[in-house]
Amino acid sequence: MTSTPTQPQASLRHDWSLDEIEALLELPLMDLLWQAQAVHREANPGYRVQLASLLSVKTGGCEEDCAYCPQSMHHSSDVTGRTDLALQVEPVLERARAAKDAGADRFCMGWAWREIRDGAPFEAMLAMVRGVRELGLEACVTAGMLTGSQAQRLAEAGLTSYNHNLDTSPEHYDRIISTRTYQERLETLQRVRRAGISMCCGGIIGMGESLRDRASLLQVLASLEPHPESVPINALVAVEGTPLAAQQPVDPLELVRMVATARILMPTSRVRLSAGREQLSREAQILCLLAGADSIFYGDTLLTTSNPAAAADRELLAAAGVTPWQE
Ligand code: SAM
Ligand code: DTB
Ligand code: SF4
Repeated sequence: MTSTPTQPQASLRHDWSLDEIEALLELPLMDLLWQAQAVHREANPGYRVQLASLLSVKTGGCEEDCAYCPQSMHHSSDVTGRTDLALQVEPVLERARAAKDAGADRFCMGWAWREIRDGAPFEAMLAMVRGVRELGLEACVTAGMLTGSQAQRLAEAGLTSYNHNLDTSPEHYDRIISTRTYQERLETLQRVRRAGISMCCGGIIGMGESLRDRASLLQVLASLEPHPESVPINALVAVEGTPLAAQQPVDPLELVRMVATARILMPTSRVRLSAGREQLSREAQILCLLAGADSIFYGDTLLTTSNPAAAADRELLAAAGVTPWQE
């Protein structure tokens, strides 16, 4: 299994100030791209891009009230009629096999839960993780908060990575979620780390936050020691029925700036160009790859919303002259 080439951890900084980060985000675009590219090229000289496929195993009905999320039971967004695969190991592994055959290197599974509960669905989750690993794929789970012993069991099942996003700055957070604190998110992340599972943690732009908020989110991420191995950068997908449905789409160059700054702050982390790619032109996506994104979600659905078709993404990577990790 391939991984991002490493740089000596000692050279990585965890003490970036808010002003320094905001100044990076505000650099003239050409200067920002130049700096980000210098860092990216050293860490990933081949500009290789990891293809990660997503599957929503348990969709909708979530107790949390995340304002962006179509799966919250507090919103009128309609995610009914989706299959609930929470107890069905084989159909999930079937999807993982198909993702591998299509060229994915990582398989990410989502549960719309506030937290993982013990019992049959958790046993099925462990079996899914074991099965995905047996296929030779990296396995990532995102399922809300977890306990130390659940993290331990996921590690024993071979889980590569656990996704739990901070989503936004500590300052903006209360405007987005009221049912779970920032501190609780950080504690979940610590449990993941302690169990020896790699950390996937990032956020979303386009939720009405200021530039300072973006800098503040990046500061929290970069202050984690070690840096999260994986940092998804999402652009809000404004879904009908969610409180953020009327948000204006972010300027694609804002996403380029966020990716570039994440790359500079966290040189060896995998920076994932995540939700929101459907709103981006081919050229904007290529700018994100140039700025330091080294992974995309691959396959025509994210969790509940759509994503570019796999064939279009293969063309995108070919046009950019970059190679998926697996090849
Ligand atoms: N319930 C789990 C949790 O919150 O950790 C896992 C699933 S949750 C859908 C995973 C992540 O997807 C969220 O943290 C958020 O960053 C991202 N996400 C959800 N809805 C989104 C949207 N409409 N636009 C962009 N990103 C979104
Ligand atoms: C992440 O940061 N983005 C992905 C993955 N981690 C799980 C999910 C995006 C979801 C977008 C909205 C949806 O499809 O429901
Ligand atoms: Fe959506 Fe996850 Fe928030 Fe639940 S916890 S509403 S699934 S983002």
